[in-house]
Amino acid sequence: MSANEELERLKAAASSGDHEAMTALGKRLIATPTSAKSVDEGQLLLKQAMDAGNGEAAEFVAVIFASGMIGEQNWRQALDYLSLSASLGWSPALRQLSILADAPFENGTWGSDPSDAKALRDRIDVEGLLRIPEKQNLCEAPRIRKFDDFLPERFCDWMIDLARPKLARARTYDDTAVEGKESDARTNSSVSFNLLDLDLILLLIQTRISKIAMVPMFTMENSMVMHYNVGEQFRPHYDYLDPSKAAHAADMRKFGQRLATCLIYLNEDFEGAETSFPEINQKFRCDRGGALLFANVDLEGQPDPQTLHAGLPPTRGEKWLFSQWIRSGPLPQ
Ligand SMILES: O=C(O)CCC(=O)C(=O)O
Repeated sequence: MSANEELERLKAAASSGDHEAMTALGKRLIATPTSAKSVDEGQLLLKQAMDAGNGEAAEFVAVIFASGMIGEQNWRQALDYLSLSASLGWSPALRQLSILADAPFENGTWGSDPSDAKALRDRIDVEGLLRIPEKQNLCEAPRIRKFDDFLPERFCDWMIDLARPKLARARTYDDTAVEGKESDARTNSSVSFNLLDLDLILLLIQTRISKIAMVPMFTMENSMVMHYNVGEQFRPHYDYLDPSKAAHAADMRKFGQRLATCLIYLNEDFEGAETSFPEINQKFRCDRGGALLFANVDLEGQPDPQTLHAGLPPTRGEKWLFSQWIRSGPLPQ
């Protein structure tokens, strides 16, 4: 079925009152608006589906509040809608609530009964989740910072579990095209999360990154998780866009420069696999949950060649990494 046929099928099912179709169409109209009215229509469909008891619709309303994609970011309201979603029996929302509340159940799984939703919501310490750890200055030129214990382990596991089934060979971006392609420069796997993949754990990670980088949420590119088996690597490269290259300049005109990169180490049971900076002859790694944040531009905002960096190959074990590129923005929300 073509994308257009699929959209028509969704519209027909939604107008006949199918709540799952209303939710799917509502999410799509908001994530990829086709007209000035799309977002309003999408919100209305989500509200109707939610009022009719659809938990997935309530989860996406939570995502809207937590991301600030429409209106102001509001974590308390986001959590209230997540709780509603869980109480309507939407299991991904219940699992997220349990993780956010740091409330493991006795059988070792996160979230087991919709009737727990309100109690879990009440246990969530919003200020605590938004509090960021002390920074360590690893280098001034380029500016590289480290944050130990940036993410609790349960968040790391959530991201690894989300990424694992979707991993595919990572791609590189050459001088002529912004479209990626496979290359020996990057032999690891990765997954990119778009607006429809967002959940409250991922948005909390982005929110925490926006706080340490001191930038608004709309500067976040799609988050990625990277995976390296023994021998796989991301060879030395720059994350900034080079304005002297036509394709990069066109991309910069739309979304701005890639100002900074944040890398969160999701595991630690491997050897090798540091993030290396050959121009300054240094390499760094973090313990599980630790973050590296580095600027890709100098203090004048110009591309900084000293930021050349690489993901070295693991010599034992596998490495999981959360990667967030930050633009001067704004990016589509
Ligand atoms: O795997 C690493 O340590 C480096 C990742 C990286 O270079 C990037 O995300 O730009």
